[in-house]
Amino acid sequence: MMLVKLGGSLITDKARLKTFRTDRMKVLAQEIGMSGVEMILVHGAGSFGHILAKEHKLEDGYLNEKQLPGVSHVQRDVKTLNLMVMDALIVEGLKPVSLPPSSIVRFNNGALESMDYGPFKEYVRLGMMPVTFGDVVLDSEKKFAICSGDDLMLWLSKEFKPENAVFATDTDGVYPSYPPAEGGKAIEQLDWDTFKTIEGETARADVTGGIFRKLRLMFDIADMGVETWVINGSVDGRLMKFLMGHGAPGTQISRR
Ligand code: IP8
Repeated sequence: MMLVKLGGSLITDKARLKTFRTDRMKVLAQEIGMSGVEMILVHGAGSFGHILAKEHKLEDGYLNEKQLPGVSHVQRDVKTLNLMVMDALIVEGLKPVSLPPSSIVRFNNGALESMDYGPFKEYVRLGMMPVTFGDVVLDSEKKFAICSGDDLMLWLSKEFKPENAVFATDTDGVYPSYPPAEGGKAIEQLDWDTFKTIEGETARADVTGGIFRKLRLMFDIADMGVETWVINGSVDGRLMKFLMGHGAPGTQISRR
């Protein structure tokens, strides 16, 4: 079994509110279909989540009731994105089932505390493909929280111990600095010492912490013995090659 995350910047234009990359998603769905691999799919929220979530300060949890329409909007918008992902997968003959975190995940003080794995297991047993995504969820302490697709990747890795956790993004992998230098090359093997040398800004228009938090979560996944990769899903054929075990350029994350 493989665990695959389609990043928000791959399937949406992160700078333009609710802009879905229909053509890219079609290619990705075709590649997933052609690979024939059993998987759980996660996708990011991109411009269907981050822009409005930031505007309403949803990453801070409950501050006042003026944020509540923001919770409704963002939950609605990430579901809209999810429906478009589902459509693309169904058109290619796949059998996806949507599992929204708002119904099956709980946070406590900003950290994922519990996840109902039952539906994932039953649908996988049925031969279907669970699809879940970055969402706004309940938080026991802060009332609500942003659950990123990366948090879901970690928790699904814990339970399902996939062979690979693959993060498909719109770049060739992880870079030595952020934003990547002009003509800069992605790192092939990212270990913990190299991670500590990565330079870059942390403040981006991203309510789930940007590249450094993402990378820490990836190391946590790799620590469980799951081969963890960042690959470029915007280059035709890369995801399929990777899924079929033919190897593709990208960054492998491993603490040592
Ligand atoms: O794009 C973020 O999920 P991510 C979820 O996987 C929201 O970080 C609602 C912004």
